[in-house]
Amino acid sequence: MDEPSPASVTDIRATARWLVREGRGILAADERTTTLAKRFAAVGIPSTPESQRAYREMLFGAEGIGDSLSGVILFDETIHQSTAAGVPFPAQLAAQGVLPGVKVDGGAQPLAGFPGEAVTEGLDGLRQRLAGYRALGARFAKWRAVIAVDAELPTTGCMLANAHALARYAALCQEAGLVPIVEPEVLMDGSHTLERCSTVTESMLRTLFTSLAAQRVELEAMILKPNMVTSGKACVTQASTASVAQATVECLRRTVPAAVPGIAFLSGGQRPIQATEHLDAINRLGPHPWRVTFSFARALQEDALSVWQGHESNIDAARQAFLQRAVCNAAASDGAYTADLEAG
Ligand code: 5MM
Repeated sequence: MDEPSPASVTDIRATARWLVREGRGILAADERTTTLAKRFAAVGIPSTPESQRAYREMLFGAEGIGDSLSGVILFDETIHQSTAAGVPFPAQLAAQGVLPGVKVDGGAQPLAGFPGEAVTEGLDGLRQRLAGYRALGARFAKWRAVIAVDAELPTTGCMLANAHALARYAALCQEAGLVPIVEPEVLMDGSHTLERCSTVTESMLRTLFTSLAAQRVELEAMILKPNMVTSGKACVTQASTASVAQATVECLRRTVPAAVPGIAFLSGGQRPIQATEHLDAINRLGPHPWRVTFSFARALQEDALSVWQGHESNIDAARQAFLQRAVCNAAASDGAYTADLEAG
């Protein structure tokens, strides 16, 4: 049976299911100007408004992305931009069979009274901004909360503040006809163990789903974008792929209601192939009550960015590198990734 086209999927429940359907995941390309400038600097690419636009055109113009991606999360500036030929990015993506979405949070700011912790801002005026994005063609949105981990952190106050903001954002999205991607990111930064990450992630997700219920968010019309349960980047003992998969599945089964149609992981600083292997191992522990896929930024883009180098002559090779990661992750979203796929 033919798949429904994105344009024919209109209500938010169907859109959420469409975004996490079999063999597809989401590209997060919603880096703020400053974040993308840092990514460019790391590989020696000068950052200008035009180089950032051209980079996005390189990614979104890769032929066949719709075979592995269902959606792309854009930054505010990007959703207003066009290809060099004048096609607005949302229309270019739609023509590839990919739904455009947009990051609508205002970023993490220090949380008053809680040293070392942050709360994501941006609820003021959000109703009006969402209506504007819907008119530009966005079909879903994203808001990211950042949760730092050490021996004492996070505090209950920080988790409650972020969960409340995420739930208010999600309710506003649904009112505006947009599917909310709800991203409570427990950071990999630090020397914490897998067990500590599991405890914190479980606690954050419990707090989050209590807030989502309190704000009457329709679970059937949202997507959760969590971290995987991993060792901290500086932890001396790095957990195996099997342990990451086991701990992640255990944590999500304890906390995420079956009514949620899909879980789309962030990559959080994992190496690209490692993120793919983890996603695959998680899916091999299924069946799960939800679809489990990816919404990676760095783990999808890193290879393409270093091949591109800002040169037009590298566009084809960079697109190949990008498609390769998308195809491998799409396979992992079905628990069907094998190392042979890396050969292209
Ligand atoms: C693209 O990175 C997003 C954050 O960018 P800003 O710091 O500029 O807001 C981020 O929200 C991203 O969508 C997710 O964290 C997933 O990215 P990774 O790289 O962890 O897969």
